[in-house]
Parts: sequence; structure tokens; C-alpha cells
Amino acid sequence: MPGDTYQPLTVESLPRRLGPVPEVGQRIGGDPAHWSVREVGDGNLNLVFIVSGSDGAVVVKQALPYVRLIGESWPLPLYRALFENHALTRQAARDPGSVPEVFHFDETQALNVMEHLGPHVILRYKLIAGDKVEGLGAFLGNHCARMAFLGSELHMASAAKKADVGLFAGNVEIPAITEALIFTDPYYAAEMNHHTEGLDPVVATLRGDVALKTEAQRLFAKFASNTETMLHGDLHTGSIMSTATESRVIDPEFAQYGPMGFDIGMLTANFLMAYFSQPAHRPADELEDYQGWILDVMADMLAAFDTEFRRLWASERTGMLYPRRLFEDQGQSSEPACEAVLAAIREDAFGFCGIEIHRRILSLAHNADFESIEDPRVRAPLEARSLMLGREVILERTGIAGSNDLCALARRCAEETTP
Ligand code: SR1
Ligand code: MG
Repeated sequence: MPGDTYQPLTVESLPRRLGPVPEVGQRIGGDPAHWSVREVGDGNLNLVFIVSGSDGAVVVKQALPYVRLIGESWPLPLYRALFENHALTRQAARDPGSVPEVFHFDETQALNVMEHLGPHVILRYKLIAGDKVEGLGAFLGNHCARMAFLGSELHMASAAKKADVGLFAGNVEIPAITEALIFTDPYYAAEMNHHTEGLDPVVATLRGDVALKTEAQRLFAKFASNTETMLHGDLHTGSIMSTATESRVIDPEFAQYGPMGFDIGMLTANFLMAYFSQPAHRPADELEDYQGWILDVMADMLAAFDTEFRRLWASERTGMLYPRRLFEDQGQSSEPACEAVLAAIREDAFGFCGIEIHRRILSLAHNADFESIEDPRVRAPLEARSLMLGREVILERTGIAGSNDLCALARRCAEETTP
């Protein structure tokens, strides 16, 4: 479709429009007129098609010029597809095999054609269904550590990293969504907010808590001004697809440079919300085992992050930060410095974790873990516990030593019976 003006694809038009593109046509195979095309996008922003033919299947993801969740009244630039493409390329280089392969990119049409993850299912739905995924914590911890470390000036040449920061600075409207919906709206009665009936007392407590809002703003300032590494930017359990034994990370269109603790903090939040929502999804005799498994995955992820980060520190520290010439070449260990960096990342991560929990329950974009609980009398107390945990991890983040403390805190909040 080179040279065409932008036009959203439809199930009917897709074979005609993408059939002539060799990288697409050859992978799907056969006569495009006989391709099977399904629109499966259930996210907030884009069109997503699964297209299959005689030789295989691909996913076609096309940006819409507005927020799908809201409609044309909220315009959104198409260029986000370009940043998604840039992010996928960098993720594939820094953690090979962790993201879908891209077969074709069309900037004008704002579309990426990618590997179809056939047997994989969105992780959030697996967590709601009670399915377990082998190796999940290790995969996610390793991935986040590789992305954090290898995209930073601990590893990259400074000129290359600064050029990339400049490039991603062009992705303006997407971070603006995060800045409003995640960092600001949960903490006041913003227009697009909504929350479950019955939560008003907890919401009033949070919004009346000046110390909490001050800490949330400190974290926001860090998010807005710290360009440590390239972030996925929206790494929740809906951005991961898994089989029983294998996982991939998808959807990095919110990629931007930001603090190293952001992505792993978002993931931590999403595991905690999955944990808190479980009483509505599991029979009593399965609850303890499955909730325990979720906390184990979260703990494995945080441990794998640290282990992989230390490994990269030892073998890939080629950038301008913490150079060997200041430490090892002087006969001095840099291990304490590495531990200090990790402690700072962990503290930030717990702060971002609390904010992500707040926004998923109070702001515009909620998650299926709670939204699929039909009865608000069941949903509200589970959300209330999550909100109060979120408050505690934000305010007490410097004192949470690691996953043991965090799991203990989650178990304690889960036993509380507010509101
Ligand atoms: C208007 S977009 C709302 C949310 O959907 C995306 O998936 C991001 O999580 C964003 O915050
Ligand atoms: Mg997404």
C-alpha cells in the first residue's frame, strides 16, 4: 500500500490491501480472497486482525486516529505505530525471542504486521481462569532487567542513547495519556474517572491524603523527567501472552524513556490486582493454592530481575555510568554500587506499583480482573483492599525490603474487610 493515504482496514478490505505486499502475502499463502480475517482488538486504542491462509497466520495491528475506547472525540496521532515498531526492534535486540517478530511496517497506514502467537493467550485472562504458566516470573524478571540495563547508559554508548532519547521524545501524545490517567486522575474527581459503587469512603480517604498525593507527584516528576532507559510503558498482564510454558511481551506503543523501575513496578501491580481479585474467580478449595502461585510468580520476577541485572552489571557494563575504570581497575568492587542502584530501582518500582493499582480502580481504564466481577458488592471490597495496599506501598516503599515484605503486606491487606 505504499503511497496510499491512511485508511483504516476492515475485515473485507484487508486481503485486497495487504495481499500484494510480498512479506505478508507469502507468509499467509494462497489466494488473498480466501484468507480468513478476524478483528480481535479488545484493547483501548487499535485495530487488531488475525489473518490466516494456506501457509500460516499473521497479526495486523493498525493504529486508529483516535482512542478506540472513547471514540473520535479523543484524537490520537497515528505515529504511535512507528514508535511501537522502534520499540519492538530494540526489545528484540536486547532480549531475543521475547517479543513477536515484525514482518512488515507501513508508516502511512500506521500498521505493523507481526508474528501470530497462535497458542498464546493474554496472561490476564489466564490469571482470571486460574491457569498457571511455567517459568513466568523468571521470564518477566529477566526481560525487565535486560530492557532496563541494556537501554541505559550503564550499557549503551552515551551518544547513541541520547539520540534514542531524542527520537522517542517525539512520542508525545502517548505519554500524555499516562501522565493524566495514571499519575493525576486517580487522585481527584477527574471527568473520565469511574469507580465501583461502595468505594466512596476509601476513595475519599485516598484523595484526602496529602502525603499520598505528594509522594505520587514525586514519582510522577521522576517519570516525567528521568530518561534512564527505554520503557515498554504499558507493561501490564494484558501486554503479555502466554502458553502453559512460554511467554512473550506485546504492545509497546507506550514506549518512552523513563525510570528503570517503571515497567517492573507496573507488572508487580498487575500481579497484586490479580491476587486480590481471586476470591471472585476461584472456588474456595483452589483459592489458597492459586493466590500463593501468583505471589510466587511476582517474587520470582523480582528475584530474577535482581539476578539478571547483577549478571549484566558484571558482563555488559560498557557505558559511561559506573565505569570499570573507577572500580574494578582500581582493585575495588562495584558490587555495593550495583546493590544501591538495585535498591533505588526497587523503591521506585514499589511506588509506581501503588499508582498503577490506584489508576486501574479509580481512573478511566480499568482491568478485567475486577471488571469481570459482576456484583459490585463482591467487587468493591476486593478493590478496596487493593487500593489500601497501593497506598501503603507508595508511602512505605523505602521500608519494603523486597518480595517477602511485599507478599506479607499483600496477605495482610487481603485479610482486611473494608469498606
Ligand atoms: C485511553 S488509553 C487508556 C489505557 O489503555 C492503554 O492500554 C494504557 O494502559 C492506557 O493508560
Ligand atoms: Mg496495550
